[in-house]
Amino acid sequence: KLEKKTMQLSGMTCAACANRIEKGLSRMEGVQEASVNFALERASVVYDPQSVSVEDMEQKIEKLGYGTVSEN
Ligand code: 9UX
Repeated sequence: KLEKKTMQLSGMTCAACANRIEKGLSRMEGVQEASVNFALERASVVYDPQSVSVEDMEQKIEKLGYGTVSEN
């Protein structure tokens, strides 16, 4: 069953950063859809929790050079 999650981000300095994060998340196994709102500094993902965890996605964001603040 797919789940939806939003994550608060930090460290984006230009709009292309949002695209980098979207692409990075979208390419992950188990992520069906990812969108990032640059102005709101938020990422929304639709994902399969059997294949990928929120922690995995947060690690990916950090690897790309940005921060995340966990929330529910
Ligand atoms: Mo803009 Mo973001 O030149 O990683 S893409 S600062």
